[in-house]
Amino acid sequence: MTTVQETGSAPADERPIGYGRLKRKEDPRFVRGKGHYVDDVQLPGMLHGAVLRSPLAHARIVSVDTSAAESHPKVRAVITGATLEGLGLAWMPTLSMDTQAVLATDKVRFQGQEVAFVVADDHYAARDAIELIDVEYEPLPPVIDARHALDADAPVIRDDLEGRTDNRIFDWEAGDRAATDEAFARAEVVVAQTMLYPRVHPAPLETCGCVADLDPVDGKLTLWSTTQAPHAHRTLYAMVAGLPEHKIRVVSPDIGGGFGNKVPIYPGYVCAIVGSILAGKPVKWVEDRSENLMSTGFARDYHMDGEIAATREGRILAIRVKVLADHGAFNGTAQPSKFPAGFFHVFTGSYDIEAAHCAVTGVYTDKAPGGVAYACSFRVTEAAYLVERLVDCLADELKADPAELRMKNLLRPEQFPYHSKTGWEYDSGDYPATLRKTLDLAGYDALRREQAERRARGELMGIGLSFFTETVGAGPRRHMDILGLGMADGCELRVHPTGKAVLRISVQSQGQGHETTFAQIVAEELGIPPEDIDVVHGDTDRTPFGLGTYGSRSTPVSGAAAAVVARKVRDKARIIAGAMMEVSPDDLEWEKGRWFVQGDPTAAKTIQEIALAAHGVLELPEGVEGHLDATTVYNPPNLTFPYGAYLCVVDVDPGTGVVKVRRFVAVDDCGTRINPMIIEGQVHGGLADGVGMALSEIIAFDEDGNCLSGSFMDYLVPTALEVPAWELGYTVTPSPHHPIGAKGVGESATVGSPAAVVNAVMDAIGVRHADMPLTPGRVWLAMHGGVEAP
Ligand code: MCN
Ligand code: CUN
Repeated sequence: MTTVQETGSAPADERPIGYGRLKRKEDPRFVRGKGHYVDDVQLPGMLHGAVLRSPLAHARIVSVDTSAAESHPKVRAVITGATLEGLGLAWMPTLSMDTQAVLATDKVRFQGQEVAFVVADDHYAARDAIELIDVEYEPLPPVIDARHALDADAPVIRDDLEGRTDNRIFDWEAGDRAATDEAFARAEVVVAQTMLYPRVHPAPLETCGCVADLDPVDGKLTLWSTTQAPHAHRTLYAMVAGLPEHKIRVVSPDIGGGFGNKVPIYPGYVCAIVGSILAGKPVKWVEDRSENLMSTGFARDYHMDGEIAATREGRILAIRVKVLADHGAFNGTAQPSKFPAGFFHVFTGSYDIEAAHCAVTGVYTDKAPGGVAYACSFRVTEAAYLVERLVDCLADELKADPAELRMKNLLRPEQFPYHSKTGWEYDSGDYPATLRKTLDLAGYDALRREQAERRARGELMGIGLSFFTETVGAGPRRHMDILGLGMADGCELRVHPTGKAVLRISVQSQGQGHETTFAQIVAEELGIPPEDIDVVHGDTDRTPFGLGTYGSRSTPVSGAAAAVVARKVRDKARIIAGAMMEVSPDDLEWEKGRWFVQGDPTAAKTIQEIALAAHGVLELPEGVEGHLDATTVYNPPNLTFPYGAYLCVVDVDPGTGVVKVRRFVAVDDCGTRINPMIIEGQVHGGLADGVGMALSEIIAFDEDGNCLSGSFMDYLVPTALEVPAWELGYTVTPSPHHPIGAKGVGESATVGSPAAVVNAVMDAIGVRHADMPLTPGRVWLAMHGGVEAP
């Protein structure tokens, strides 16, 4: 395995791909306020929808009276569960093969659940009219604490499912239980720790919404929608509504942040479509902030009982964990079908251990559905948090230095490709080099000395480390599908006669800068400057099929497709160049942007000249059709395994428990770096996410199931005041199986950072564990031996 250890900060050093820190092509429209979002879509005669939501967490619906709403002068349609039942649309499939109520018919199962939909002339009338709907509920006892969901006397939430007698969704395990138990039995040291990764929310700036427009003449449905996966959504709409797929167009225009929130199909989208069919006019529905926080895809909610086994010298032998996964009222998590706990089984992390086992039980509760959103790479966030907290607990037990303990157990470069004990094949890595770089950048020894001095003065300074390995780029279609749709991505490249190109990709950008980085990939492969390459995405009528953007799969899958399709065009260009120069294509050599005759670099044709000839009158060789274009479908042979080493320094106020993040050093390795500036932006955002989750964010409920986090006054996302100036570094270990060696990076920092922050706070206050979010109250209680109920 070759490892390129890049250390310089000069832009030239970080340019394995041409054009490096190219400014984002999409930014001129964003910074000038010229982005075009779903809510900017205005159509003639467009109507507006609003959703009536349940005030109760669990209740039987006795009656729904819509007469007053219907007589509102501006109301065009009122849709209830009964209306949808008549159309066979009251329930829809979720991405996890469960069913979810579009509008409740029998019961409501979480506070904020969709009960009715009003279509009116304007947004205000629609909101007024939902107040006029009279719903009679018969309250039922709710299941709020997942730890009681399987109690014998727990009410059955999903009595709509046949034969259902409890709230269990699935039991799933990975690893070798017997080998793990054996390793634990002979271990000298075993540390057990229960921890909760609380329910949090992606909370993108733009909430979810859509405009549905069914053309009554040609029967074509156009849906402008906040979706991270336009093609997958179109197929699902076709399957659910029985509409012919070629008569559905899903357009995902500019998206104001997704973070996983925009992967699922929400009832509001389906209601807007039905509204458009019933009213014969386009219908817009855009949720407000509270609706977004209370009813759309949450993240995490994993109750984990972890154990780590080691020798007294600090050699980690095994890890085992039991998880209780709170999936809410409908199992709406998005992950490859065969993996109900996502990729949680990467919980052995970055360490060379003998055995591992996890058992995950998913349960229903009376809370909003969802389950993997928020930059998670399919539950890798929970996995990284678990193992990195356990390693620190072990360090505490052994009185060992957490950096040394990690260094001693990290996988070594010669072990790659590494076959993990839970079934993964890590593609490449030089973990010790990355950790060493983090420690050097942070000045670890000096920080420990400073900490000792401060402690002597009664000050609480903490240093926290985390080392994570991610599994991104789902995925090989033999193992990975969503609802039977294989996770391979299509891609098309067309070079116009004048040498300008258009690249059509299936993935969808929500802010990651695909229009720039995908142009850079093609530019690197063909030598056409990136400004001459237009990247088209987010429109099912204009792009090839693919499963969309999540799990940082765009670069690993569609990025690979872009490189492959560019190479196909290059190969075709070679044949055409041979015909132009009347030489055998075998005698040609490639140099970025042109084919030249071996031994005579002046005899050459540029890609632009070749493009013109390909569209011209030149006699082409047998079997060459002309024009300069290609298509491909990329089916990745494996996932990519980006990784990183993070270090956080905090100061805790001994009197109030307030945590101040003083420094944060992050060294990431995402293989070949396409655009370092974009990567840094991704890492900055993810680190802020991590600080938010560690210190302030939680979707909390009272015991009746009232959501206590329905606004940004209560759901506390971090601001610039809560985060430090990030200190970034990088190493480059290319993926051996990706055409350009790139691994994903979009979620890395969110995955790796929460553990570093929590480890730092525990280090500061000398407590083994306290659950996130580490609000001042919780820290203070932990310092004084108390625990606050989650
Ligand atoms: N990149 C690069 N070199 C690499 C890897 C990536 O230059 N070796 C670039 C990519 O080309 C792309 C960006 O970094 O422009 C992120 O790439 P990638 O890691 O492939 O992730 P995706 O594009 O698939 O983005 C998804 C990921 C996820 S799953 C969440 S959640 C998340 C995230 O990205 N949501 C985001 N980052 C986000 N950033 C913004 N601004 N908004 C969101 O909603
Ligand atoms: Cu899991 S959040 Mo991102 O995969 O869209």
